[in-house]
Amino acid sequence: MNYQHPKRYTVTAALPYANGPLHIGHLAGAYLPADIYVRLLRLLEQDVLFICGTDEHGVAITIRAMKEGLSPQEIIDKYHQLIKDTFAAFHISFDIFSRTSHPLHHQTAAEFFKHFYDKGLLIEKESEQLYDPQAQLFLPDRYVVGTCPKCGYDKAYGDQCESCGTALSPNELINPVSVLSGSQPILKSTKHWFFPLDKFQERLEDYILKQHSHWKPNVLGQCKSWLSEGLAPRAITRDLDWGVKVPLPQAQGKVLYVWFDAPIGYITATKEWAMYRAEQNAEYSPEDWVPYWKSSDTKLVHFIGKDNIVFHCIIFPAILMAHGEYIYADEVPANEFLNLEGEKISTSRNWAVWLHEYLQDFPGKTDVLRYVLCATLPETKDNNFTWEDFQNRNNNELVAILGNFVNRVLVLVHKYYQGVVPPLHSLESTDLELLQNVKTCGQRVVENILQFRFREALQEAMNLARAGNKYLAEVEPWHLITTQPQRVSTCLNIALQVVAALSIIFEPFLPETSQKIKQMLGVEKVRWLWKDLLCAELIQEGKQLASPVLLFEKIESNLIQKQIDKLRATSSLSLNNKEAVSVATASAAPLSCNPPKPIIQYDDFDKIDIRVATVLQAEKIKGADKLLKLTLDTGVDIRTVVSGIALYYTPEEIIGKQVIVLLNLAPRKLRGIESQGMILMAENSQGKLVFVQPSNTIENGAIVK
Ligand code: B3M
Ligand code: ZN
Repeated sequence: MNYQHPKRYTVTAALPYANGPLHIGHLAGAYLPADIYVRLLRLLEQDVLFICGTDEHGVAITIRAMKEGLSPQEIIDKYHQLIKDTFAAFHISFDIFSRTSHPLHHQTAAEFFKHFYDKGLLIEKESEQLYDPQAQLFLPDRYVVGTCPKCGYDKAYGDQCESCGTALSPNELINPVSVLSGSQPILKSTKHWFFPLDKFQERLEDYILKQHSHWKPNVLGQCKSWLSEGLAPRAITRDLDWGVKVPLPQAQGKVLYVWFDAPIGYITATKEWAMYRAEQNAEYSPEDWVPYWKSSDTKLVHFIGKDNIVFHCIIFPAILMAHGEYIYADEVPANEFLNLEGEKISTSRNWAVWLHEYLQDFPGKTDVLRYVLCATLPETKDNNFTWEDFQNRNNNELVAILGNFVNRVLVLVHKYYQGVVPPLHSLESTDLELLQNVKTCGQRVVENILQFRFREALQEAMNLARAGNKYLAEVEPWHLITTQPQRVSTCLNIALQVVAALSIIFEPFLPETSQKIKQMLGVEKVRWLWKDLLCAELIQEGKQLASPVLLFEKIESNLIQKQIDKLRATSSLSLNNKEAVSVATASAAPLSCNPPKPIIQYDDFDKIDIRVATVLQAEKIKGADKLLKLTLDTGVDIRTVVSGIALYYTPEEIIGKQVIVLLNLAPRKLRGIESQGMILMAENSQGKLVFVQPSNTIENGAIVK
């Protein structure tokens, strides 16, 4: 199949928030398929740019900063580096990995805004925004939680309901509650600038429903539901001090809405790439970014997860349409979600396989995870990762099929020919069939990857390794070496050509394995391209091969069990773990069997830091009927404490209550939630826990002495 390529490709992968580490869901959602796609395009000698970076603004950052007691800048610096290093370790081969806190991005995003403002495109509107009278702050999206008007989910955020995916604005929430103070926010007037999304309804309908009706059903579905509801103007500024400042003198204290600036981050990163390349080599220009975003002969592809569809298919294209000089996405192959052991991956519950932990637990096995995730990509529906499947696919597919074939061929060539490639003699039908198989496999892999069917593409690649094993089983060179030496020589030469072909075909999926195969063939410095699959002789007769090494090793069940235990332990409180319960709450035995503890010195008492705090938020923890997750304003910070009081108090009845908290108790993970301190409770003779609290209201942070 001769595929008509565009002049160039711009491929973007969603900018991960720099507010936490990466997990397998990130790789499966966008980054692994994007990397496979780009690696193949490079092997097809296409002009392709692979763009990414961290998304460093918005409340996703500021809330994390609050939780960790760090500044937003410290948070983004910490996680930008961790994320960048993790992607590199998994060989996600970006041409640039930038960050939206880069000054060039602030300038670029502000220019977009100013361009619209000067054109008179934006709607200036005083609007009623949710304001927290206690924290004295306007409440942007993620600072408000409430009930989703669409599906009734009671923990919907102000910008999006994570349950049904509906993009919301805070005012739409039912019973909104401030994450900051737990109080009922009030509506207060503030001025914002709105992008007239409604003005692009027709153009977007044409762009999506007519020009891109081939997009994946999961993508079209979300777009159609937005378009059928009718697009409305959308606020693109926020009352926040962290983000891209609104470039208007009358907009002090306001920043651009993160979903306005973040997609522009792709453009900024491309500018940065061109600037850096021009600095390195005078033959290039800082303006080289322009065709990647402004030429109609560029194919723009956005790799994202399904929760970003609306922002990439409707809002960002409308922004680009409004600007007038840019191209719009040709493909948005959004993946669905990857679940873990049958449950939704949850960073807050620590129900995740963290990539940086995987690197420690499975050193040298990044390709194994790439393989397993690619084989189970949630391309059209949510899919499920299990550690058992991980083990089975490693042992029964990578080891037993791909690794086994390559190893047998290399071992036999070393055994019979001291590692020198034997000559070809007369070819038989099985030989020709296998060589033809290489070509058809190459074509099918290309067809599938270019249509974003990565699972199928991987299957096709593995089928070639299966065919190689079948060929050896049919010819049985080990039985012929004395009687038909020329047949063996031909067979192993052919088999070596297949091994070489596998190193090309697997490069997009398993880059490390591909390189290992090339090292064994002694061609590690050769840059093979996809077209080389058509070569009759990739590996020349007479070439000296390197010693064979095993590409993969079996993963034993104890390692798998360790992962499952770790997952369950860190994401669930082992309630019989006495220490854990003691951290959750000061539970004391009934008085009768509770003799006073040994005398201590004042200095011992002085080590503990007990404060007055206010309960801002309280919620049950799924699967833990004794625990409540509390958000406390301790006067020192806003922090989370897990408390074993759910049997005695409902969340509603304690929000706003002043409590006594042991502040400097070492944090502990309880059901995957980091509990930073302990609420002091007293247990009455019936075993009920009652609050110890100040007799009068007093400011948070007041020291109990
Ligand atoms: N930062 C990823 C997320 O929603 C978001 C993507 C931005 S791409 C411009 O988690
Ligand atoms: Zn909803």
